[in-house]
Amino acid sequence: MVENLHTRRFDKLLVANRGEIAVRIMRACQELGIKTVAVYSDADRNAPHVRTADEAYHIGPSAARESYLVMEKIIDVAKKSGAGAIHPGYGFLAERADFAQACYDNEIVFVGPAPYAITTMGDKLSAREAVKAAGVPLVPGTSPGLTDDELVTAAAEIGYPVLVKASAGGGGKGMRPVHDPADLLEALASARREAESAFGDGTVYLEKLITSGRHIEIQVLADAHGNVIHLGERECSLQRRHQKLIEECPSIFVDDEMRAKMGAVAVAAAKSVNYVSAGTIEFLADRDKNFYFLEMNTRLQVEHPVTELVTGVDIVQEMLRVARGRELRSRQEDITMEGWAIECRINAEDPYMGFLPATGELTSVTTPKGPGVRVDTGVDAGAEITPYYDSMIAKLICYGKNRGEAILRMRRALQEYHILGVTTSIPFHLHMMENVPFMGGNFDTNFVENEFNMKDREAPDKLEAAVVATILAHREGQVLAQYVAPGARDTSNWKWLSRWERLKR
Ligand code: MV4
Repeated sequence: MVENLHTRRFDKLLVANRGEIAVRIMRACQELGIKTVAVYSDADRNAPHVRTADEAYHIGPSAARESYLVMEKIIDVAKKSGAGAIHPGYGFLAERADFAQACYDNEIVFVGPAPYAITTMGDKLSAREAVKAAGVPLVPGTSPGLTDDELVTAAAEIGYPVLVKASAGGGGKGMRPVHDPADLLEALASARREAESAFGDGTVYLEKLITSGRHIEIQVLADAHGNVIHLGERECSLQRRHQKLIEECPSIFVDDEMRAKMGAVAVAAAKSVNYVSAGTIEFLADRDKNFYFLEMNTRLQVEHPVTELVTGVDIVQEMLRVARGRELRSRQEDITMEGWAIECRINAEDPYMGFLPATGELTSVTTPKGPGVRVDTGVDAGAEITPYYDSMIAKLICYGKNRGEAILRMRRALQEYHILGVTTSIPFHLHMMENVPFMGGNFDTNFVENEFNMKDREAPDKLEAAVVATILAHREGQVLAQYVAPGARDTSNWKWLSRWERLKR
């Protein structure tokens, strides 16, 4: 067994996270015979991830800054419990190089890359410099540290429209598109101000603005023995305000030639920072299938299940194997992609009210099942949805032998998914699964915000839905036809109406 600086055998692992990803990681541990330790805040006292773990430790008040983000508390529980490793999941401390370093300093295996890789990829400019040296195609843009005058000159050379970006930025923060040279100086100043307040670093740079692009990302896996492979692409263009809503694997836009090129570039980008563990390289692709490096995410991503279903690779198990010093289970030539997977993020948000975050107690949850349906959830009936954490409460992933079947299954599963007590984004997903441009694969990163709104759709009568769904929940298993008004026996017109809509007829 090769033990390098960051890998070592362990038999107990602390999951430094909550919700669906904590449960997901614990399941992988259980399948590998690794004991699990949960940490939880006041609000998560009765959460599923606490019940799933072998041991659970309270780490403080509900606010993440007093619990899940407090490195010392996490490290302390790891030591107290005898956990030899920590998996950070995503968000919270997952991309904090200082946390990865603190694990290493305390001889605890951090299930992820080395601090150097996190630091280099965490800064957009250093990431660009690192991957450029590896021959990775970048969006035409500027190098670090230019003065405003130099940026004005560079913008003219790049050609308008240009995009002002914050070096420490992410998720679109600090970005300013500029179409007219007269607006550049003000855009630079306002992007700097936002970046300074959001990240404490006002460094900005310029890129050529790629209009109507698609967000395609490549999953990579690397072990501590020099093996680096990719697991194909994910389509992530369906976002709203840089929050992904629906992801797919593979992408309808990517053909075999493009996939091979993007995969090779992603592997080169990972190798440029001696990457170990799971990571994702984000690209922007233009209409002509040119693709450009955007950034590298040095963590397990929310949308990893769509890749798992299509490649058959358990990404979390591979992360654990690598962290224990083992080689990857698969070589590049072993990786195949079969079928199609779509993920809908089920958020506690109201799509009829501009995706306003919603809170409340989950009084009843009916989870979809059946062929090709996977639900990764971090809540169950009785859970209190609070404003302390991210609004995502579950991921609904549907698999089919092709995209059409995956869409049909997703429609059926969304119809079966009844969450009472809090408003969710399910109606948005139902609408999207019947949207013609979506079904035709004709969308880009602007689609959700420009082409799609729920305003022209009547918000369902929540009380009626609650009453009806409660009746159904208590009478689960009854043949629906008994409740349908006489004369509507002909099920052909039911098609994809949700259960409570059928009852209204
Ligand atoms: C871009 C771009 C167009 N041109 N860069 C958004 C956040 C970060 N991931 C990079 N992003 C973009 N960078 C250039 N030169 C458009 C976006 C962008 C975007 C990219 C991917 C997915 C969704 C997006 C939504 C808005 C803007």
